[in-house]
Amino acid sequence: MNWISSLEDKIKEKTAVVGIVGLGYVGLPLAVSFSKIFKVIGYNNHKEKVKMLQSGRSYIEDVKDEDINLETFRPTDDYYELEKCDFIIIAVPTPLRQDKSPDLSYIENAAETVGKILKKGHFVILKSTTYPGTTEDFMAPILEETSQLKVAEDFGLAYSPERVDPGNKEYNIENTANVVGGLTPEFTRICRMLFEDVTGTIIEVKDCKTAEAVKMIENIFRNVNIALVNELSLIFEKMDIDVWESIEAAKTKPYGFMPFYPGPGVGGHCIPLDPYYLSYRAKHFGIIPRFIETAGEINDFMPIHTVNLAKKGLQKMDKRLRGSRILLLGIAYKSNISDTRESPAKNIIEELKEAGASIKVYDPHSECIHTRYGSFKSEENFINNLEWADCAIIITDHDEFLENSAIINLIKKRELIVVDTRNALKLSKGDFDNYIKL
Ligand code: SAJ
Repeated sequence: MNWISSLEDKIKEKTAVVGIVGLGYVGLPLAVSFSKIFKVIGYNNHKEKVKMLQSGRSYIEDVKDEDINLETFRPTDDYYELEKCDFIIIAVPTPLRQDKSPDLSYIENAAETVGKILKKGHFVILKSTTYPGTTEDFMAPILEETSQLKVAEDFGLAYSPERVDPGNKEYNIENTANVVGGLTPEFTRICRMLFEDVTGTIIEVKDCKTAEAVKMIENIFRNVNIALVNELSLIFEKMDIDVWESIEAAKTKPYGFMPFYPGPGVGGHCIPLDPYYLSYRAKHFGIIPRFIETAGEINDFMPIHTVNLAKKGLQKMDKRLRGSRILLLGIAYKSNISDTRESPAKNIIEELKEAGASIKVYDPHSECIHTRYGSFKSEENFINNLEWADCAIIITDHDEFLENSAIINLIKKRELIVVDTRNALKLSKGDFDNYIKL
């Protein structure tokens, strides 16, 4: 098929035009990296975001304005421009529905959009995290129906899982190994060629579903291990053992161990959601994946457990949640970033609100968080609000809170109850009865 050799030539000559559908925390960094080597057309259906990019401004924390090179990167909200592309990479969200089943509507819409401009000789790559089988059994038929073309005969198809860790200063797309799996071995090879000068080492796998399974393994590995250490924290709390001290000691084992840490719950738009993609698909193959779903239940319990700890701390001071003033320190889902998506802070605020507490939030990185009781805006000032509070709950281990002397002094003077869900203050369990650690 000469359209394949023509794609190979365009990659070698660096004349290939790469389209990226979805310019979020995966798509935009990808567009920036590709635009260092190829011409890139970035399509997003969010007009405001496209306008920002067209004026050289980024809305993704890990992408600086100066990374946006409008000489080689063309942001657009007109999907017809994708027609000029040779490769079209789809990097759209894969959230869950209310019942925790996969919501593939973004992939469906993107495939329909791409199908409208798809031409013989195009090559489509899916980057969104999803269950094995999505690329070949769900997305390819939509591309074929909309374009009246035949996959493999008229256009190429492959899957390559995203590996973006928001806020990670060490690893980025260009130095992280990148897995690729094509519908055919030839498409896997083409995919390798396309990515090899853009990302870290290319790891070829047999086909699309194997590549989809890789990301499922990566994220379920994290989710179940976080759930394990959360469960251990609940057990060791009853045994009056400091789980943080035990993990630090376990870390000294140079082989066969990787540390995970308990927390107030699992946030972000990957780890708490992706496992349900596989557990949903597994049931269609006759398996009930108890372990995966149990891990989710344990992680979902941690926000409630955090509220229980605050209640216990207040009771020691003859106070109740109702009417108490509670300051949440951190609303982002993990340290030193602003993202509050799926943050456990949301559930904790809702539980505290229901218990009748007065709540304020402070986060040096995030402006506000939306809950069923409306939005909670971060206070300007941190120290004054410590004085205001009966109880402070450390939810996110932002650098500002680590071993913070203002908080520690108030604990030592027994003027504040502190629930530390991240071992941010590094005080030993039991040092002060008004300092409660997970
Ligand atoms: N968490 C714990 N204990 C831990 C580790 C994490 O409670 O030991 C919590 C975090 O506080 C956070 C959540 O779990 O709320 C997720 O943490 P994470 O470190 O996995 O961070 P994410 O969600 O940003 O994971 C990202 C993901 N990539 C994208 O978001 C695009 C995921 O695909 C990666 O696997 C992950 O980075 C990674 O590999 O670090």
